[in-house]
Amino acid sequence: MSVPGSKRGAIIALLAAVCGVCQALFPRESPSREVKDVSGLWSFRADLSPDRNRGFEHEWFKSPLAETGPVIDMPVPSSYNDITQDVRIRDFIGWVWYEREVWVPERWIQDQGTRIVFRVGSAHYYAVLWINGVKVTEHEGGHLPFEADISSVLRQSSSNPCRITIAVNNTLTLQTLPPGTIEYMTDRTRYPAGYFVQNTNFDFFNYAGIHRSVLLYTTPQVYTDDITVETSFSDNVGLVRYNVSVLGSFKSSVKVTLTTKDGRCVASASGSRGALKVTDVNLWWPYLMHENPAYLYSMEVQVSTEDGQTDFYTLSVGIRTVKVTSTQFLINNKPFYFHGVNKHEDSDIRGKGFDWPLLVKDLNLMKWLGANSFRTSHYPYAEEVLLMADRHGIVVIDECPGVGIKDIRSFGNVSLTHHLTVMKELVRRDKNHPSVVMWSVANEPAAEMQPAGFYFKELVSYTKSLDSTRPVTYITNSNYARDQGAPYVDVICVNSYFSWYHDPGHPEVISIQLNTQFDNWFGKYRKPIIQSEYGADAVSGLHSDPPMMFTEEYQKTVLQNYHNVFDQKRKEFVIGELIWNFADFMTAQNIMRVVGNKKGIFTRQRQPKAAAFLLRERYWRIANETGVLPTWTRYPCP
Ligand code: GCB
Repeated sequence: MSVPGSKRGAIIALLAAVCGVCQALFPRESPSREVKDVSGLWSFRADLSPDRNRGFEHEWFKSPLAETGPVIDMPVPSSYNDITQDVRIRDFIGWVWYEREVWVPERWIQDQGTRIVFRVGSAHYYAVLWINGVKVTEHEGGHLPFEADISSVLRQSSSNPCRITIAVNNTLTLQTLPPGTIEYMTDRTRYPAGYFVQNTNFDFFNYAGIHRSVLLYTTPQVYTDDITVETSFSDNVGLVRYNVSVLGSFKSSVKVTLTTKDGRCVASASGSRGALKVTDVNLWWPYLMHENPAYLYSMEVQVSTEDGQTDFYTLSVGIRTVKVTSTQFLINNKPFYFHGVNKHEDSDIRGKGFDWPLLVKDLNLMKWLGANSFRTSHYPYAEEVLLMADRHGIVVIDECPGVGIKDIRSFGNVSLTHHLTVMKELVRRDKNHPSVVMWSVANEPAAEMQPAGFYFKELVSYTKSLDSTRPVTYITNSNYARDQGAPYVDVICVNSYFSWYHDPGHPEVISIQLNTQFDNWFGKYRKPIIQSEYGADAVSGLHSDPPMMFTEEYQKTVLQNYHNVFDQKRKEFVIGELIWNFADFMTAQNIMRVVGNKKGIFTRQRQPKAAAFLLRERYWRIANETGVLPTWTRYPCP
């Protein structure tokens, strides 16, 4: 059975050859680098042809998009789904085409010593990129950046402004992450010819399009391609081990300097690998754990060649350690208790499109709540989010898009290979963020299925081989006795919805069921446990006393019952609680959802429900018990 846009099958087969395009370093300006943001208004067309393949057959990338059919304006970054009044665009499956003309500074093109790179923050799910009609790269995966060196294409074609075309396909198959299936409805008494639907096993809308910024940036021909830092400390001396990967020359020298916030150089070294010692170190501490949280040093990497080329790149470095014992999660050797939220990249109109006002508002709400952590459920978030978390000391569990792996055919070799590739891209992008303290390789896979044992053993050990400094987990909701993956993880993360999906309307059973859950998991695995999801839907403004499901009172009651148990178990081996969910979010239409999932403690417009105030009291109380707070943050805060 073909996939909408049959070309897609062939494109995925090519992937192994082109996946070197995933990028590592967040693009930054420096004395040797320039950045030009080409987000904004793009031309757009969805390929509505029956097999979604007309664009490839008619080579829409070869001429301006407006010459091959009608186009509409489409903002980038944004999901395209909620931008128009056209239901066909909202629910579209298959290829859509974006195009924009961009002036590339003439001196970039003239100067042969300049490398010009095109970077897409993310495009969901599969993307192909052409510059002036020449294909330059393609990328699988909807939540991580990709880039291509476009210097030679630009220098060979004389056309400036240059025409950028990006085709994006949101089709999910058994081998994509997340997986899905396309179902063709062939009963002609019920469906029109060619009718198909996209089925998924996850609970959020499959928003699509170019979701993050699109940039052009430059480097010299000899440049820093990647930096890896690993930090530790002993007494008051911090240690930053670094490894700089340089491309473009075998003969280059590397100089590294570390400076404090006020610009004082505290350590320097030469060579592409080395260690920097910092006396009187300021450690990176989480928000609410220390009076001076989130301390970041600046590490300047300078790469020079004999013929006079120099590349500068500055990385923010937080010096901290992470360790897990059988009952504790330690940051800088002190017990850390996660009191935080699960999120989604989701908002009105933009869908999953990155938006600065939304990011800053969400950060402010998390701080107001007294949250010290969040999980990037159920996919990697924009890197801007992690940079913000680094700067504010919010701890992150970084999750890959392994959500909805429920079909046994998604545990095969093709799926595993792709899952490993995604982990590689994710670790490459996020390894230097001090806020990231744990990798989550999946959410609620069918871990009871027999192949899950091998699958997770491979996945977890591969992730550890990429990064030995952080624990690895996946999020489970299956029975402790039948979970095939739990033996391999460092921390058990359990989701449960007592008195919601089980025993609906009966919060009085939560205490006994939650105690049993914790004792079973800890009894079997002797590993610390995070309640990685719990909650209840509440339609904002709906009330009842005594509480009934879907009211704000019921949501509060469920939370209170969970909290009573957490307060007992956090004295033993429970190391965290993450509410499901920070805010209401959109889902596919189905009989379980009323215009989306309403388990948010904030509405989708970020207004608090009653549960937000309950959680705020709780988080600040826990912070006051466990942290060392500066006076201005003591609850109730100003
Ligand atoms: C879960 C899933 C999450 C859902 C949530 C719910 O276990 O991990 O994606 O949205 O439950 O509300 O059902």
